[in-house]
Amino acid sequence: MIDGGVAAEALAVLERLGVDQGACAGSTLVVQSPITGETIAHLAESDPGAAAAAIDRAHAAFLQWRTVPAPRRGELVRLLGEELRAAKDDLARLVTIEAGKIVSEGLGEVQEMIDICDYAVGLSRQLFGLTIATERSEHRMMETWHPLGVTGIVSAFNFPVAVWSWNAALALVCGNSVVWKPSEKTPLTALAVQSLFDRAAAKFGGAPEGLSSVLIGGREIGEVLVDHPKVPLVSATGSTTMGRTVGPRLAGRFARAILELGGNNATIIAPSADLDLAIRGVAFAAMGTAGQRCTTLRRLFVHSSVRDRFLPRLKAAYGSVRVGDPRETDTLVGPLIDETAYEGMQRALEQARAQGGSVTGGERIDLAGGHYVRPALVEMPGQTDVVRHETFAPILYVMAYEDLDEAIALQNDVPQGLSSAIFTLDMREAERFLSSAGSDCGIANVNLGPSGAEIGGAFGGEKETGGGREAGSDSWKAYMRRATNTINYGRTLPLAQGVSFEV
Ligand code: UN1
Repeated sequence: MIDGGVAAEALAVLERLGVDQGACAGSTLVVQSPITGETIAHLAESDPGAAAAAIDRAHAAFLQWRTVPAPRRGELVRLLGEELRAAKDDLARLVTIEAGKIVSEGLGEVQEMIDICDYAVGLSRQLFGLTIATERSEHRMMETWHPLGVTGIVSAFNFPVAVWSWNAALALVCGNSVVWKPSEKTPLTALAVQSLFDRAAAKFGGAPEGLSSVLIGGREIGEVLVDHPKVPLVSATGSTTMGRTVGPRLAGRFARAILELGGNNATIIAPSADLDLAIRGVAFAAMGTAGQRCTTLRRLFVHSSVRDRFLPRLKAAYGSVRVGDPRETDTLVGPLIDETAYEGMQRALEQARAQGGSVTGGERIDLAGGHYVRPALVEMPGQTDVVRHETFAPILYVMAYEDLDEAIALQNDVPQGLSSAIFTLDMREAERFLSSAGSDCGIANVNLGPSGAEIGGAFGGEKETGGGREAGSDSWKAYMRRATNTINYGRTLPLAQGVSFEV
């Protein structure tokens, strides 16, 4: 039995986080907690006119912000990181209430925000270009990275705040303004983050009005962001279906897209795998976040020589994991986000059975109004249609393999290309997996699962995952425009390629 009172707690947390209670007394958008299904707020949605006005304000803010020295822009992000540290417990709690994440994952999500802020502060003293050898004497050639403009951010319910921060922290130090359309399922955490941003901006002093704003609403508000001529970049996280609409619309007006779409991530358990590590790695990656990460492990290829030692242990782990109220510290699997997610899971399990699968788990656990399920382990005779499709729920399809090249080919034979992993102690196998003939994903790991990436690396994937990269490495370049500059400090005008043009 789960206690009610989620709405009351949400309101108390929102108040501590400085969210204007008036904003939570709107009308049309009903926000429910997946913990109990209780309604926790009714919000007013932005209309398209208001959304366009916010974008115009963000553009005006950008024109000022781009002239502020980058390390000074970093100071604002440093202050945001401080606010996030101070509010970590409250914001994490709100993530738990609104997205249903377990306590440790809610805290981890806010930690990921703090980490990217730290990263962006350091980056604000870099943002470096190259000096390049020129073929002309008394010339110098270099590249300069300049702020780009308003950065639109569209985020999903499953990482309701961290995805904003990967984009916003980089965009802000790069000299851009940001306009955020969070998922309609998780608008409260977005309002809370905006409130923390406003606190940081007040301490900073002199940040232009409209530098960061939130648009509450559904698809039509997202479309304003995607179609507005003053938004040169939209970073969108969500389904491949969403990406298929957003990508071409942005391309149609030559705006940039960072797309982070579906994943159908696999792991290979090789004959030499350390099975203790593999069990833990697979359990977290497949069942963590109730299977609702884009990096969630969905396909497992187990070498036939270890299958009998590995599978019974994995089944035991599946049977013992505690599913329930995500606020309780011994819960490892919280609720699915909503009824649609539950139905999608049940449909996929039916299809798996029809395609020869043998299902363990997957049944509903009846708890006060939430959609709780036991994670499902499905032994499949092969990689059938349902396995090649991403179902955003805790379903792990298990298949046997004999030969590593065959397993790599199967792992790559899906439309998505986000994350992947192999458990092996054989160095040749590990290197083969990481090589150009190995995993075709944006993320490939050895001896750890495919989920739970750190912010220091570039995050994103290939094929239907959309090709975008966020967070670390050189992802910041997508938020800036590059200028190549050639300077002639001589008294003659030699032309490139030896061209002669005497007038
Ligand atoms: C997502 O699910 O959209 O690597 C992002 C991970 C997290 C981010 C997931 N750091 O699983």
